Amino acid sequence: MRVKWIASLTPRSNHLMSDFKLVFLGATSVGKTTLFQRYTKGFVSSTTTSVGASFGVRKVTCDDKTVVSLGLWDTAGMERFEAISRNYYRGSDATLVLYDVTDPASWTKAMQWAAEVSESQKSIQIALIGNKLDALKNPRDAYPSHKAIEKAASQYGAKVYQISAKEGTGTDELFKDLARVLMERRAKAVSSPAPAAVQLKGEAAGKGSSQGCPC
Ligand SMILES: Nc1nc2c(ncn2[C@@H]2O[C@H](COP(=O)(O)OP(=O)(O)O)[C@@H](O)[C@H]2O)c(=O)[nH]1
Ligand SMILES: [Mg+2]
Repeated sequence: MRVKWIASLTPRSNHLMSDFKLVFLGATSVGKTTLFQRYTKGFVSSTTTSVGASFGVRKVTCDDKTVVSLGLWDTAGMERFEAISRNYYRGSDATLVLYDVTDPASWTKAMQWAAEVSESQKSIQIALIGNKLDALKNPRDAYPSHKAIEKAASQYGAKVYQISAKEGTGTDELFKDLARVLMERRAKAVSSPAPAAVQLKGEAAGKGSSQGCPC
């Protein structure tokens, strides 16, 4: 079904239509749009909004019974304006940070995005996705080394995947696994909510505020 979106559609509003919001990040030409199109085409609605991003929803069955709907956002070539990507990933559940396994510079860019996302919002799950596996003669030639990937994964609490968006290798598994991870995170957050803010009272509160506030 094709849906016409209103001009004011924002990334945040897709929470109304999907369980999770996933945003593609990464250098230009790493394959974000190819992956987005492969995964959403022919499934549910996808469209390009007035703000230049493409949005698509696809349902995925994780753990063989739970149907989860993933709302995917591709910055549609606007990633060179990093402020736009920044605006999109805010409030997302996961960022899909792509790099090209044949292009070291794209890994450097991926690391910059991972650092920025994890600093700005700890609650966002990062998925580090090495794309263009098909372009290698031997998968072992993929850049960077396993050690570097593991280091980044542990540093940013990231899930790591290697795929070929062009051939579809590993793409279904990637979204299925990510949906499962997001479901688990949500279940955990519900069962152990963050502690309530501590209320400062009396003198201590007054002292703190007069020291901390320049006005
Ligand atoms: N060999 C190969 N090429 C790919 C793959 N994914 C994308 N490409 C190519 O890489 C170029 C950039 O892809 P695109 O999806 O536009 O990248 P984006 O700028 O990150 O959205 C295009 O020529 C794609 O055909 C892949 O998995 N393998
Ligand atoms: Mg693109």
